[in-house]
Amino acid sequence: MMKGMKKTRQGAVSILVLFGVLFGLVFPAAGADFKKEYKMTVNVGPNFYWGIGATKFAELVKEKTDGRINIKPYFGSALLKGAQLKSPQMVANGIIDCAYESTINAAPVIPEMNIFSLPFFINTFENLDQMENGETGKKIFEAMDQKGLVGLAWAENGFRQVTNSVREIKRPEDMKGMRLRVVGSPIFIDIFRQLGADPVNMNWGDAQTAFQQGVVDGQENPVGVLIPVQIWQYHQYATLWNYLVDPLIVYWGKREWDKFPADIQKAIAEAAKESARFEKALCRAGLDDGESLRILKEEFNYEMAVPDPIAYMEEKGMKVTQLSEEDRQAFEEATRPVYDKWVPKIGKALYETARADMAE
Ligand code: X2X
Repeated sequence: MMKGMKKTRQGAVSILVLFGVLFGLVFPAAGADFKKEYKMTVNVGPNFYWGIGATKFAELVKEKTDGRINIKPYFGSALLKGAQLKSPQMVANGIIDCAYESTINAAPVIPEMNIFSLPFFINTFENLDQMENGETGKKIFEAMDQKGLVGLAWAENGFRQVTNSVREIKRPEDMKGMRLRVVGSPIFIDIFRQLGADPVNMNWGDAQTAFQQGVVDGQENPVGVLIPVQIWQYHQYATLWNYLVDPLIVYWGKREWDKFPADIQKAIAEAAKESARFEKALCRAGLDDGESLRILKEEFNYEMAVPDPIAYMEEKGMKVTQLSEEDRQAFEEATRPVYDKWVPKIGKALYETARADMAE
């Protein structure tokens, strides 16, 4: 009998100890409740302007949280095995903590983000800023919240330009049959089919190999990608048609974000905004009448290695084409049917909101 009681007491003690351990795991003592490393996904490499911005974010977070929050960037979508469209799901379910990511890559999960991919809809940096800082930006962050993501800041990849190794593109006809690598988000296939090209979906990691091997004739990306990847090694022709824009968003998984104390949230949000201002300026440098070069110098003490990306591509032997107003119109008309299919998917209300923001 005594023996049995002893056993029971021992059992109770072990259960208590077990509970204590489990409790400690779930609710660690204050001060020790941060992960050793917060994983951040970034689709491109560290030497792209986008990658430099992501690194800056991690540095600023460390600084502003006195080393309590350590973000490790995983470049080239390494955490996703290159599957660049998977970032929003992985962050929402907490497998990855945060992202410095393209709206294009999140658009399959958050269809509202396709607003930036409507061809020839947003035509200036000013219009883009009006949308991001206006009601459109707010609504997109709300849509992200619904999917378990907290949007922290708007950074940028830039207006996307088309390059190829076959011929100069000035008119929609010039694209006939051209095999172009496009990003996996479906609106891109629709746009290029509409133009008579032969688009093929590929992750960015595979795309670079495809350029090297000449498997595709061309691709589309902003100068902030074209220059680091040295696109002139593969493509001689670039058309600067600014046909759509690719913003980046710095975002965090909501479940984990909500558990952070307010001072940590504030520090991370500030770091996101500051890094985004820097990163946007990198991507716009030489494309906005000196404004971004000034921001980089005065606010960040940063001297741009390539202050004039267009002249630089020409120096590297590329034929860089800017469209006449008439040619631009031809592209605009040719891609217009894409709106019939995509505005309903994006939401007519958001489309109108974006137009109103741009008219401010
Ligand atoms: O895949 C691309 O083209 C890139 C690098 O621009 C994006 O991640 C959207």
